Amino acid sequence: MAAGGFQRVVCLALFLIFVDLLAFVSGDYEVDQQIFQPGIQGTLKVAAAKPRRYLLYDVNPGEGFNLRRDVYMRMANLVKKLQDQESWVLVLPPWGRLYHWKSSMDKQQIKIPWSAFFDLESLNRHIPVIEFEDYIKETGSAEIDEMWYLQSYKDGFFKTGKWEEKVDERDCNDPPVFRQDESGHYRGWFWGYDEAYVLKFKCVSAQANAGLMVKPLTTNTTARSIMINRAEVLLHDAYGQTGYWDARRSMRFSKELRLVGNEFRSKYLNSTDKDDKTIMWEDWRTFKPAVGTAKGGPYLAVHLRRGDFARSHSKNVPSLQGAAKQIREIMKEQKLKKVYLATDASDQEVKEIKKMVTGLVRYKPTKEELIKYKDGGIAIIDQWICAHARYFIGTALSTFSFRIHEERSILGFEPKTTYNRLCADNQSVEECEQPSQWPVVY
Ligand SMILES: Nc1nc2c(ncn2[C@@H]2O[C@H](COP(=O)(O)OP(=O)(O)OP(=O)(O)O)[C@@H](O)[C@H]2O)c(=O)[nH]1
Ligand SMILES: *[C@@H]1O[C@H](CO)[C@@H](O)[C@H](O)[C@H]1NC(C)=O
Ligand SMILES: *[C@@H]1O[C@H](CO)[C@@H](O)[C@H](O)[C@H]1NC(C)=O
Ligand SMILES: *[C@@H]1O[C@H](CO)[C@@H](O)[C@H](O)[C@H]1NC(C)=O
Repeated sequence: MAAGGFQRVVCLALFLIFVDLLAFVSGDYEVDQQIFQPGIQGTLKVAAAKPRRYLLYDVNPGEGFNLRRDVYMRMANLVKKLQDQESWVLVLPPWGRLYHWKSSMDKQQIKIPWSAFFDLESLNRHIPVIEFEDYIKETGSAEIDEMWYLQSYKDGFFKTGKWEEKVDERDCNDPPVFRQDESGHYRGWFWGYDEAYVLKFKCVSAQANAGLMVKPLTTNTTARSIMINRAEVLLHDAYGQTGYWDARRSMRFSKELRLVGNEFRSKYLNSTDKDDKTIMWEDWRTFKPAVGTAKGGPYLAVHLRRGDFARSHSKNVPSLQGAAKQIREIMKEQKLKKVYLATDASDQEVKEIKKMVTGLVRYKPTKEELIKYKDGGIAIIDQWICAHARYFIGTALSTFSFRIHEERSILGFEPKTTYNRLCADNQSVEECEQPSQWPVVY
């Protein structure tokens, strides 16, 4: 969505400015760690008997699946920092009601637990996480003590052009979408759980990396559960650095979805982990393949983003003909006879591409599979298969493609087989800027 794109540009701009600032001050990223390391580290650890505190969060409703995965990482690393001082657990916001998830099978698609898509054991190896259902069981109700609704500063970066990290309670910029009922409880969208509410609501202006929330969360309130809403306002503490990759590596897909992808690979693409050198062991903490060890299955994988995105990013997305032409060229260049297509294109569009490209396959779920895995699961199966190809080419600026880049880097693929994008029709080489490479940092 447009909102997603804007958010990303803003994030990127702020991030780059901040990195510049840091680089200016220090010449490296270490300073980041020092500035935001909580000062009273360790002193509170003695209070082991204190019950653990719950951090909940949610994201702007307009954001898509793959930006949400990125926001998870920021929140996870906030909890990681909180852990240095107190015992906290991250409550995973149930999936649902996403703009793109509208397969006719199951219009609702709400209250989907994270375990439907991700491996919770893996997430838990990074920080403690629980599902919202477990939160309700553990605390006895769907009551949340406080909601901090993030917003920008009225006199912030966009007005002043000056970037400084800050977070403060402020009057709400806009009339709050969470409203008090007759018993004083704040109600609104809680992932489809009508019984959920918060006791105390406030707006918080933030122009900060997620780590800056440690201080207010540990010193401004003793509330047991705090929900940060519009969590995407907070930026990564250190994009592309160790913490980023730890969180990312812990986001393993569910075993079931990986299995579906693997079965498809072996059945239609002659691709197995053994032949392709993509064997990945279960504990991500010890899985550190050297760059270039992964070979990948004998196919080209393409992520071709269409729909709303093709319209809003028309300057960077090719026509179907343009995409087909590039696909044929890469197949020839890479000597690959098969191509796996991941796309949100309509059936009609896929038909057209199939006419122009021989050897094209895609995973097309049956009705039962669609109901079982849902749009999110199908997206993951597509990503998983793309992640195992010998060569990948994605769509510029799509977070769906970004997550595939990361998955492939984690598997140990050579960057040049991964960080590629389709060019728009008639786009010059200079204009068709290739995605930036982010090597895994352990
Ligand atoms: N199965 C499948 N779904 C896709 C594919 N491409 C896009 N989608 C769907 O469309 C959504 C795209 O939204 P995002 O995940 O946010 O990725 P994005 O390309 O950055 O899109 P915006 O958020 O609109 O900028 C995905 O979550 C899927 O639901 C694809 O190749 N396969
Ligand atoms: C924390 O408390 C201080 C002091 O009362 C206040 O200035 C600040 O805005 C508060 N921050 C948050 C995020 O509530
Ligand atoms: C499948 O891959 C194996 C191992 O690379 C290879 O020996 C075999 O010939 C391939 N089969 C087909 C049908 O391409
Ligand atoms: C690309 O260039 C060709 C030939 O110059 C032209 O016919 C075509 O309309 C152009 N396509 C786009 C999308 O601009």
